[in-house]
Formats: sequence, structure tokens, C-alpha cells
Amino acid sequence: MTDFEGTATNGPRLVVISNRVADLRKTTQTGGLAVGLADAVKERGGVWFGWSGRKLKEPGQPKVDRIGKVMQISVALRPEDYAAYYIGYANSVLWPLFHYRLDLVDFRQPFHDGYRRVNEKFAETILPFLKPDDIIWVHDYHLIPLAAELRRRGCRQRIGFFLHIPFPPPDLLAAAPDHDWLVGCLFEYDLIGFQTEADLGNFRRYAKEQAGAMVGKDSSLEAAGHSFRAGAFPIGIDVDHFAEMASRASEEVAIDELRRKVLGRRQIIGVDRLDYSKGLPDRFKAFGRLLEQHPEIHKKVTLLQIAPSSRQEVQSYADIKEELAGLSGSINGRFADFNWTPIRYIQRNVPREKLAALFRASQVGFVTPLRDGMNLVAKEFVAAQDINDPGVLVLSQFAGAAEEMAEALIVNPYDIDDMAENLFRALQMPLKERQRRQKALIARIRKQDARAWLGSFLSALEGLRVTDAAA
Ligand code: ADQ
Repeated sequence: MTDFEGTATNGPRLVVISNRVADLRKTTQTGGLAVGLADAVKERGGVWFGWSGRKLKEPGQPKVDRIGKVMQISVALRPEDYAAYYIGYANSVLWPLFHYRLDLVDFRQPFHDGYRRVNEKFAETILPFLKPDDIIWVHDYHLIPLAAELRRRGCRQRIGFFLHIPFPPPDLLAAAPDHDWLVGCLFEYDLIGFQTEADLGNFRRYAKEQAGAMVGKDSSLEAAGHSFRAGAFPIGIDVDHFAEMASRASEEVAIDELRRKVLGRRQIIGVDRLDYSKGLPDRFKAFGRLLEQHPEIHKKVTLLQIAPSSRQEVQSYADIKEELAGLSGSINGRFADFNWTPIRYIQRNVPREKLAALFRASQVGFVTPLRDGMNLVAKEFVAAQDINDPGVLVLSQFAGAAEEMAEALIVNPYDIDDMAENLFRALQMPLKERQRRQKALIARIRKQDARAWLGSFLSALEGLRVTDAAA
């Protein structure tokens, strides 16, 4: 136990649980969950619990830190648990499965067992810190069984779950040998949040068709003896903060921009975690096709792709890294000149301030995931633009963000020609049209920003009476 209270500014105390606890002192988080949630939790206060990122043979006691208004509790994992739970079940089963990549799913029983073990351990560790009127908000695919484990230990608090990644159609999900157990675990939450209406629709279809769920009073769902709610809560960013960062001068970026202006050269930018779901090889190919079809723009455009490695222990991640190095090499080899490198490919994390300045200094944001829960980069690109001369967003129809961002140039990320044509269109787009699109997009992402996301999820969860939640 600890003396820290973890103060919340209003309402019941909020306990956030996610696989990793974000480093709240850092401004260069990579990964959408950390970015989206850190700002919100820092402001409201409460408790944040998760894995410390350390692997230890003897994990020992949880570590408790106080950072501003947040009490942060973290635990280490045993190496074998990390391998089975994180590398195995979470990232070799659930991640590919939920991103519609059955070809990459590597289901093994020890992965499933390790996943359950770590969720049990998480439940045991956080239990002594909980107070009866806390509200608990669990995040993402790593922790689907956590509510069930907490309930088994007598926890009656309201528990919500938010899935940051897509929820696949029932037929696809059924390919996982333990799909009924997995979705049954979701039913133990009081509120289940998805990024989009499409994901919510997939979940509701599964619940009704495969698990016999009934629609109860107030459109709640009832299945396997549980009553729960499900909704779409599209995640957003702190638009004003990002816009402000983008407009602050970065000397380094300004010099690079000036150099490009002198050369009459425009920049297309892509920023992603290096992940096969982000559609990077096809993105490079589309840029190659643009150069092939439009020799007149040679030396007039570059693609800046920032993509730091992630999950390197998973083979499919190592494969994509190699594929991209090959592709950028061959496109540059084919088109480059002594004073022009068509693709600049950077495999490092970039501080957020610099990223914001780079977005603002780019004429096209190229965001083409094959499947994505939301994709915050699309929103950050728009937030960073100058309304006097805004850039154009080229966005995949399979990013959750496409549901809200219809004024972007929407492309099919599997169709290289479609992407190449839309890049060309973006580069030619007249100022008036760019401004019209930018105005509509910025208004929408401002309405659905990080604060609105947090507020709408938490008020839906808080709105459930404790007796409903415990029923
Ligand atoms: P991610 O798959 O990590 O998140 P995304 O939503 O694009 O994807 O968020 C990435 C975040 O990391 C952005 O804020 C971006 O600026 C930052 N980032 C990426 N590369 C970086 C780099 N090189 N340096 C610094 N920062 C970098 C998951 C889901 C998404 C969902 C989010 C939030 O896969 O679909 O939108 O969670 O719910």
C-alpha cells in the first residue's frame, strides 16, 4: 500500500491501466496510446498502472512514483512472461488478427497461457491500490481479460475498456481458436469503447450472431449473464497544443525549408511506427510510380519518411524493415541525382516539437495504413498546417480517421496508381481548394479532440450507476 492518493480534479478517482505506463516527463512518446492518453491523464490526475518496460527474473514489488497529479504504479515482467504475453499473444496473435492479417497470426497455446498469466498478475498487483468508488479505465488489446480477473477477485467498481486498434469482422475473428473466450472477456466490462462506428458494428455483430447477445433497455447489450454498453469514441489530439508547437520556429527545419524553396522543391511527409499495418512498402512504391509517370516533377519533390523500429523481436517486423531499406534504395538508385535524393528515410524517433514543425513545412501528408484503429498522425498533420498556405492530407480509406476526415484525399492503400494520382493531385491543388479542405478538417478534429474523447468516454462510464455496473 502507499500513502499517495492520486488526486483527481473532479468526479471519482480515475485509475488508468495500460500495458505500458507512458513516461509523463517526456515529450517524445512514440505510439498513439501514450500520446493520446498522457496529455489527458496529466491534466485530470489519478492513478496510472502498467508494465515498467523492464524484464527481470525476479520482478519484485511494484514501483510507485508521483508525477504531478498522477500516481504512477509499474511492475516489471519475467522474461518468459514478456515473450509469451507481449511478443507472443499480444503482438503475434491479436495485433495481426485485429488488423485483418490472418496470414501473420501465429497462434500457440503457451502464448495464450502467458497472456492469461500476465493479466492475472496485473489484477493481483493493482487490487490493493483500488478504492471502492474508483472508476477503472483499461486500455487496449493487451489487457482484454483484465476485468474478468478483477471481478474474480471481488472488484465491483465500474470498469471501462477502450480498444485503440480495429475490431475485425466476426468471420475473421472466428479464426482465433479462443475467440469465444476472448470476446466473452470483453462482456465483463461495463463499457466497451471503439474508435469507429465500423469497429462498433463488427463487435455488435459478433456479440449478436456468435454470442447470442440481446439488446436490453437503453440500448445496452446482454450476453453470457452480463449487461454492458458499447460505443464509438474516436480518439483525438490536443489540437491547439500541437498547432502551437508547429508554429514555434525550429531553426533546423526553417533552414531546410528555405533550401527547398530556393530549389522550388516540395516535400511529402510520412511518419509512422515501423509496422506492417502502416502500408509503408506500397507507399514507397506509390511515390516511385509518381516519379515514373511524371518526369516533369523530378527534383521538384521529395518524400520524407520517418519510421522508427518497433517490436523487433517479431519476425514480421524485422522483415518489413528489410523490405523498406531495399525499396528506398532501389527507388533512390533509379531516380536520384547528385543534388536530389527522392526518398529520405529516417529510422529514429523525432522530438514532437520538431515533428510538428516538419508537418507544417510539408506540402503533403501521406498517411496510408492498410488498416489502422484511428491514426493520430493524420490529425497532427492537419493541426500543424498554416491556414494561409495549408498542405494536403492524402489518407487511406482504411484508417479509422477516414470516418471523420472526408475532406482529405481518400485513397485505397492497396492501389498504387490511385495513390500516385492523388499525390500528383495534392501537389497541384490550388490554394482556395486547400484552404476549403483545411478549414473543414481542422473544425472537425478540434470538435473531436483529446479532451472531448476523454470526456465522452468517462461521462458514459461514470453515468452508469454502480449498481448497474456491479450487476
Ligand atoms: P499507433 O499505431 O502507434 O497507435 P498513431 O495513431 O499514428 O499509431 O500514433 C502514433 C503517434 O506516435 C503519433 O502521435 C506520432 O506523432 C507519434 N510518432 C510516430 N512516429 C514517431 C517518431 N518517429 N518520432 C516521434 N513520434 C512519433 C495506436 C493505434 C492507432 C491509434 C492510436 C491511438 O494503432 O490506430 O490511433 O493507438 O488510439
